[in-house]
Amino acid sequence: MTVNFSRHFSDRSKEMRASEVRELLKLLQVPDMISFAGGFPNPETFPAELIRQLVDDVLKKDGAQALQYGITEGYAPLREAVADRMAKRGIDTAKENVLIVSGSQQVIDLMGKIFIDPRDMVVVSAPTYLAALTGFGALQATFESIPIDANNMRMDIFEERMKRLAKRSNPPEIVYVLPNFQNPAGVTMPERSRRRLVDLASDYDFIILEDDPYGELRYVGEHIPPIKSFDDEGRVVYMSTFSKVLSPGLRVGWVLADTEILKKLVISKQSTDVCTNVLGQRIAHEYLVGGHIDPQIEKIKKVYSRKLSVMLAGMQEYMPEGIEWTKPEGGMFLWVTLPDSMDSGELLKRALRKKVAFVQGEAFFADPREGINTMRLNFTHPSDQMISEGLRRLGSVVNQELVSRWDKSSESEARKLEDAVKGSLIGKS
Ligand code: PMP
Ligand code: G9A
Repeated sequence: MTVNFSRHFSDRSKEMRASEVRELLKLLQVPDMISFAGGFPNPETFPAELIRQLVDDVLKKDGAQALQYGITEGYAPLREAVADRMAKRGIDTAKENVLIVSGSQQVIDLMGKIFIDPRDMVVVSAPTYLAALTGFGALQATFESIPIDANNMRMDIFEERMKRLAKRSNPPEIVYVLPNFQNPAGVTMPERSRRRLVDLASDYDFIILEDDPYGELRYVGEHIPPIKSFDDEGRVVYMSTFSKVLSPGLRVGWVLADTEILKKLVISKQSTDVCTNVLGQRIAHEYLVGGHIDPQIEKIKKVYSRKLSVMLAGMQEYMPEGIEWTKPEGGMFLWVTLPDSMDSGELLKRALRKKVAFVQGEAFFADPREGINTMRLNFTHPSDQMISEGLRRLGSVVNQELVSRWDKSSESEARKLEDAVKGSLIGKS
């Protein structure tokens, strides 16, 4: 008998949406594919030998504990080291307000579980991090999207929208923002907007979820204090990760939250995964307290800022006129805007035939009708040479599309002209 599983699946699971990025990762396995798709760190930056030594030290010193279950809140010395690191970034937090998580992605799930009832509202920028849409979406959140510009979320539109939404019976619960080198667009929120957001959170009574995986990867300009640093009511929940400054395979991240929120997050995590990978936490701890993180970040920034320059030079060289792109000051992504009626989904099909991949921009919008003419390009994973070659291929695909559109539109112009000439001849006869 074939089982009708769909009869058994929960309503929630029916609303779950697969991540385009995760699907596109499979393309990395295709030989010769140049992928600007996944948000992957470059493996050249992984300190494998250092990690080997750290594992060795941890196992020699304290193997019994390192291989045991840990407490859900996280390895206490790591919580303390994270609190110290955060102080250097401008956030004053007690170690009791740090929860270690299995990658910062888990925070989206835990926050959703403790704050979101079906149909509750999450405010996001448009575009925003794809897996926040799928994560909150899986918990049946509804979304309100605020457009971005070069300064990240448009604060004028946000304020206007909050005024309107405050009158509803269920105003927004969470405003989810990525202030630094936002995934996907690479744009950064200025300090005045960060301060304003905190004031508005108090005025309109919402929680801010500040997602900051890329904050330490700034290649130009000055560090801007996190939103959390302006928060004195405990409304800002801050999340970050070792994924981009050590290794994503380690699956260790953290969240800073007010005591009452943190307690709920812990309870929610208990039934999710018991505790974060203990050996991973011990490695992350040694990495922080052993003074390895700063030189490692310097190394990563050197590689990525060079890649960003190669990327920007390649865009300049290969992209035809009429194509626009962001100029990130850090992070891993560049956002490309094609002419209005160009469909990046169609473009992707052609690009894949030329063995080059990117993520269609529409994946990053809560409303899938938006962003049809946009695409996200990751510049940290491909080699420098692959970046240039990939952009050459992508540029030629975009060019072909422009030429065929031009041909079509000049054909229709010619037809219109022909019709007009015929019309006037008929008129004359
Ligand atoms: N937030 C954003 C914006 C991200 O780009 C990522 C990873 N790409 C994450 C969260 C999750 O990272 P991790 O779970 O590896 O910490
Ligand atoms: O591979 C992942 O899921 C992490 C990267 C996310 C992204 O590409 O935005």
